[in-house]
Amino acid sequence: MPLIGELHSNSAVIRHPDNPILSAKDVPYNAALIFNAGVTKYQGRYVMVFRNDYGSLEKHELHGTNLGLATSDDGVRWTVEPEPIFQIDWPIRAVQRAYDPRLTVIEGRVAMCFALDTFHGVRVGIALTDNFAHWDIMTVSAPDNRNAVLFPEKIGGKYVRLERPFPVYSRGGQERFDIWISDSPDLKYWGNNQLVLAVEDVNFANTKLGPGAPPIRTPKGWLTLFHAVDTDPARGKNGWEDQWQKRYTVGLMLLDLENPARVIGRYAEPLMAPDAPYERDEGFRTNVIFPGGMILENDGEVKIYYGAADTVECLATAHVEDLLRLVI
Ligand code: BMA
Repeated sequence: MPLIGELHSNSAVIRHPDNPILSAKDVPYNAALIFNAGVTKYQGRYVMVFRNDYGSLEKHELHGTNLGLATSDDGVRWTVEPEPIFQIDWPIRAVQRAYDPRLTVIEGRVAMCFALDTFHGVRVGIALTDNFAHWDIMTVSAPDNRNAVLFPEKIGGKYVRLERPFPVYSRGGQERFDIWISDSPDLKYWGNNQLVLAVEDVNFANTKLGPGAPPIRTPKGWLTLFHAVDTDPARGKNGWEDQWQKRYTVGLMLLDLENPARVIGRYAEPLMAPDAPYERDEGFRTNVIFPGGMILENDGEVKIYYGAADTVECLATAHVEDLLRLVI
C-alpha cells in the first residue's frame, strides 16, 4: 500500500468563518457528534438532515445514532427542530441505525439516501418525503452497500444513483472499495450497475472511495464531490480512538450529462484535505472531511457542506467556474 504523504486543500475553496455551522450545542436534545449532513433547498429554504451520534462529548461515550432536521434562510445559520426525525418502524429485520443522509430534490419531493446498519450487514436506502414527517421507503439494498447519492433528475428516462458497495471477499479482506452507478425505472428496482471510479484511479487514495454529495448539473457535465480515504500506520493514535489511521479527503469529478457512468473530468489533487484544526486535530476521529451536500446558487456560488472529524458540521464555498476549471 503506497503511503500518500501531506495533502492540502485547493485555494478555490473557502471555509466559512462561522465554522462549525452546526454542533451539539445547537441541538435541543441529547446530542454529541453532529456531522455528515445532507443539505438541499426545498420550498424556499435550506433544509439539513444531520447525523447525531448521541452520548457524552466530555466522557467520550456514544450511546446511539439518530437523524435531526434543521432549517435555514441563508444556509449558514440553522434552527434545529425540537425532536429527531425518521423514527421508522422498519419493515425489515434487525435495524440498528440509519445515518449519513444525502438529500436530493426530485420531481417536487425530497429523496433521502441513507446508510442502514443492520445485524445482517450495511444497506443503503432511499426514502421520499415532502414534509420530513412521513416517509415512503422506496428501496433498501442488499448488503453491503453505503453512500448512495441520487441525481436530481431522470437521465435517459431513469433515476440514477452513485453508490459504494463493499466487495471485501474479492479484495483479499481489505478495505478497497470504489464508486459505482446504477439506474432504476421507479426508485425501487436498481440495476445496470457499472464501475465509475476506482481507488487506483485516485492518487490521493490508498484505501477506498465513496460518493459525496448529490451531483449538480452544469452545462459541462454533472459536477460531483467524492470522499477518498488513505491509511497510514504512522498516524496510529489520534482522536478518541487508539487505532485511527485513516484520512478522509474530498475529490472532485465531472460526469457526462447523458451517460453519467463516464468520468469526463477529474481534479488530480484533493479539492479539500483536513487543514483546519476542527478537521485535522480536534474531535472524535481526526483528519476527516466527509462531504454530503453541494448546492449551486444562482450567482454561481457553490456551497459545500461536510462533516469534520466526525464531530461537527461545516460549510465551505467556491465558485462553480473555478471548480469546472479544475476538472476540465
Ligand atoms: C466512514 C463512515 C462515515 C464516517 C467516516 C469517517 O466509513 O462511517 O460515517 O464519517 O467513515 O469516520
